[in-house]
Amino acid sequence: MKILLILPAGEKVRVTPERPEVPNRAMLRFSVLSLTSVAALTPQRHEVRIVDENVEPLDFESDVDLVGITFMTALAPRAYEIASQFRARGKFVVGGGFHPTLCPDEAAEHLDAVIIGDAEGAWERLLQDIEAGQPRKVYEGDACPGGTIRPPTPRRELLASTAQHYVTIHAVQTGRGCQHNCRYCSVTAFHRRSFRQRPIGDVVAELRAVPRDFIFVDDNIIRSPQYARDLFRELVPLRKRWVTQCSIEIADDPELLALAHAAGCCGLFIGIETANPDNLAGVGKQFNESGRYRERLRRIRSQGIGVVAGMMVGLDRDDPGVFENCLRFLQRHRIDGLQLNIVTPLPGTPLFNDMQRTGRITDYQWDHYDFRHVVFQPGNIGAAQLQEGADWLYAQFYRLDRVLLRFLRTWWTCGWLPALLAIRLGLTYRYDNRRESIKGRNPARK
Ligand code: B12
Repeated sequence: MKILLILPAGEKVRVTPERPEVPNRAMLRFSVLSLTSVAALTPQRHEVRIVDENVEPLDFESDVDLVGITFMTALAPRAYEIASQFRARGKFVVGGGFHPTLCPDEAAEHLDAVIIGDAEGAWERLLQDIEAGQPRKVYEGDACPGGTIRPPTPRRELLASTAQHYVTIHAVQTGRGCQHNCRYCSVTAFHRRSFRQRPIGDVVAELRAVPRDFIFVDDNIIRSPQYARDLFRELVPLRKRWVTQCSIEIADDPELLALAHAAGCCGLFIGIETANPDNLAGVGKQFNESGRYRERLRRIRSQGIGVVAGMMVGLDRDDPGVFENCLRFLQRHRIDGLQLNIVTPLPGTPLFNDMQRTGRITDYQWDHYDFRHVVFQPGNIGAAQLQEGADWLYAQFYRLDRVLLRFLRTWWTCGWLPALLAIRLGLTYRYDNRRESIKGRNPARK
């Protein structure tokens, strides 16, 4: 069969035949690991192609037999549009990833088949059933006895022709899932509160074949501190440089932190979320211990590891002062980069269920679930104020003078590599904000 695997893109960043230029935001493009992984599971007799709409236009007249689409919630409307176009042309369309897994009934209305959870096992069974002329509607990935996964090496060579548009196509996973149970997080919901690890030998063998710079797209690389310690020790002689995401608890283990640095870690994305302890308790993230942020962040940065903070605004204790407080917090704690998220109740999470039960969800248009739109009634602040304030905070943090000053500060206090990453990320976010004319207003100022 001829198989086309698709990563859809949102309207503002999509490359189309009418708009063929690729937006200059490579720093925010990496991975596509979902599809290179599915491609790797596909028996060799099939021909596989990958199209990422972020970097190339999709041709609905493509000569294909089977279309596979990966999508998170924010991309569901586009995924369904793509599915309907291909189905109208008689193609069989299957979907997988976070949204189909967490909303399988909805997905099944738009697709010929839905993969729930991991592709491993499910994808191979679907292909066999299609060849036998008897595909089912829903497939579930294999259970993982013993919490170990052994996925085949992703087929990254399928991205060769567009690789220049990504900061890296070398996304590597050491495992899937997270040990925590934060109420807003769909990783916990997707993996049903479990986590799985790859054998360290498999990871190291894969890493030998990737270039010096790459990214670990784990949900929390220290989900098992012992595993992380063993992995980092193995990485030291490979002399790699990488970034990843993990919980702030890495700061509490000096040996683990030093090993991460020695293994080549130069940047961490950390979900700090909020400085307010009541907000942390409200989302089940007390382990962040807001009273210890200063000391923990200082420890991480003094190892030469830059910190990109994930911050949330719109939590129930947030008032109109949250935006300037957050900006001050980020400056005082010398945060090197920011991913700002407006609280978003993702389907399948406890947060979504709570908000739905109490009638707080005001918008079910999934393309607004991109963490940049207000889709619920906030507790202590107006919805319009939340939108304006979030836009203001993003625009302020990525103001050109701040980006440049941060670059110097990061270089001085953390090292040249984190500084280089910080300025590239800063200029990319700034470009994105300007492209979308994001300015906002601080609702605490009259
Ligand atoms: C890298 C990444 C990104 C990258 C690239 C995304 C990409 N598609 O490649 C970038 C930076 C662009 C990104 C952006 C965003 N992301 Co993101 N991202 C991730 C991250 C960390 C890793 C993705 C990855 O490579 N996973 C590894 C692969 C192997 O796992 P997988 O996707 O689950 O795929 C397996 C199965 O699901 C299945 N499968 C998946 N797709 C398909 C398709 C078919 C046909 C089949 C058969 C099987 C199949 O097979 C795979 C192998 O078993 C995930 C977290 C995660 N754990 O996945 C978040 C995650 C997907 N992102 C998320 C979000 C919310 C966003 C943003 C909206 C907002 C934000 N603040 O981050 C933006 C906006 C994106 C947009 N509008 O386009 C959420 C999605 C939640 C949801 N329910 O929708 C996640 C889960 C993070 C989280 N903590 O909640 N992201």
